[in-house]
Amino acid sequence: MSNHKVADLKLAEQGRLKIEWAESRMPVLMTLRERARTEQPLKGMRIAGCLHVTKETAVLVRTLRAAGAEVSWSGCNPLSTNDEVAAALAAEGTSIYAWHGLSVEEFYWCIEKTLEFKPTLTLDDGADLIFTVHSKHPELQGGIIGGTEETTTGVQRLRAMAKDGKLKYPVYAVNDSETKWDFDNVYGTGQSSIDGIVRATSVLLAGKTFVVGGYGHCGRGVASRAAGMGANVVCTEIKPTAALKAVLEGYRVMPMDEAAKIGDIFITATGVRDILVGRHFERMKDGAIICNTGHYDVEINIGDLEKLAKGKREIRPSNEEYTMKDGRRIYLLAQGRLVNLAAAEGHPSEVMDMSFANQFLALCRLAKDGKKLDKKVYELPPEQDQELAGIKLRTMGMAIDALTEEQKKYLSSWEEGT
Ligand code: 9W4
Repeated sequence: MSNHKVADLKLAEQGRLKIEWAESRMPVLMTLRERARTEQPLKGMRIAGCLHVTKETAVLVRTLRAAGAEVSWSGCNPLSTNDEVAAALAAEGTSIYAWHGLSVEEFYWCIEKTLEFKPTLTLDDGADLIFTVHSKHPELQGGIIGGTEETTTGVQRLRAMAKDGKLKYPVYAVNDSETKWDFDNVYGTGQSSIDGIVRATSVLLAGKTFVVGGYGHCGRGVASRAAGMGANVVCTEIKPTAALKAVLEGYRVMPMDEAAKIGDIFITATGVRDILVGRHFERMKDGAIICNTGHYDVEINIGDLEKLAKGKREIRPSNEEYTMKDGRRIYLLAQGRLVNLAAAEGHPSEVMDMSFANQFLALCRLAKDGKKLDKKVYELPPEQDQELAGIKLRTMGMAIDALTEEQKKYLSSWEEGT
């Protein structure tokens, strides 16, 4: 039996079903797992991981173990742990310390527990595990070959550490791989945000005026999926090139002050605070729905909303009805937090398949050659993206063309053509 602390081991069977469902949607990781079963690229490795305990993460954990690694796991956010999945992992012998709703103290206790087996590799989402090793466990640093980091914020912090010469081992920025960010943000956030809105409201999207704040990667994904459901999409932007892309995609662009008057559904996806504030709430139509899929819970100024409202009630799960002093009602989803995570299940498994395949290959790289690397943040080679996208396409039954020798020569020579 593993070392573990989870909410309830009796939930293991339900957790197994969730994991098996995810496995059936994650063909790239499953292909890599089958390969790794014979090649054992992680044999002898001890991997400490601090990553959301979800059905998709469990597929990664099973793959790491099938590749020969010993694993010890904690969750990287107190609210993202799925207790059924955690129980299933514990029951099948993975050391795991994670339960939904743990306190800040318990969070760090869990990380400490995962370090007890003296890891040789670390896997992070948000860099909490690496920070713990750096600040509290200098004795472990010599034994650690390297680490990986899943998110933008984690990578930013680690780059700052490396710049100051404080990073004690090499780290792969998995976040920066094209097969991670370009697919997570557009297709993952796109679909799961719509999913969150529909679960929290069950509204018809067709015919609605759907306002997207910010036309970056996430905004693009959400806008395209909303349009696909028959909504009339309006985008707001501050950057001319981004706004122009939205216009050429066929959407209307206008300032939020204008959009506020006509929108039925508003979603913020900018990464900046105060996208929807008091003067917008004052102009909104009765029944307007507002939500956020951008940065934490700062894009919608809830303080302003509270000030303007004379009352509120939870009308459905993840859906609060605010009644304004003039009687208009505004519906805030998921308390202004990320609607795709709090009201739905985050990125679909097919999207996490690509991110986590990058994690797996990054750890294999470190196990093989990590000792030759410097103590800095590395990007994964672009060939890895091509390899992963190639596997994904094959598993989807798609084939592509290849350049002929003549074409390669044509492309590489400056003499040919005019
Ligand atoms: N989940 C999360 C965070 C906060 C949160 C209702 C309000 C991120 C990436 C992946 O952060 C994550 N707050 C909640 S629920 C909730 C969930 N509430 C509850 O009241 C506060 C998170 C990566 N990922 C996917 O996207 C899909 N599979 C994955 O592993 C997971 C979770």
